[in-house]
Amino acid sequence: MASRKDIEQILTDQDQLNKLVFVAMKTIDTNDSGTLDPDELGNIMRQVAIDVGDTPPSDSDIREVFAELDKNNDGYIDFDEFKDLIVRVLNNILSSELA
Ligand SMILES: [Ca+2]
Repeated sequence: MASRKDIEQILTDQDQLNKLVFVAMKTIDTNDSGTLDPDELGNIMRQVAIDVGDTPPSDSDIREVFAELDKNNDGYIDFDEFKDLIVRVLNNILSSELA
């Protein structure tokens, strides 16, 4: 787990942030299309839930998250859309650590 300082550093350094997003995306993008489809997003959401001991998301949960992330509504999550998600997750980690 990255420390608070690491996360702050990543959020202020576009090169590091892009690298992180690229690596994370490549891990999830199992068919190597350069974008994420609903199945790929669903797989990672279920995996993360299992890893943290949470209830796995339902299909409608996944559809909801996907629709929210797919800003241009083309049915895929592209690099910029995925980057928005990562930035949000990192900011959430920072703000929950403050609480
Ligand atoms: Ca899209």
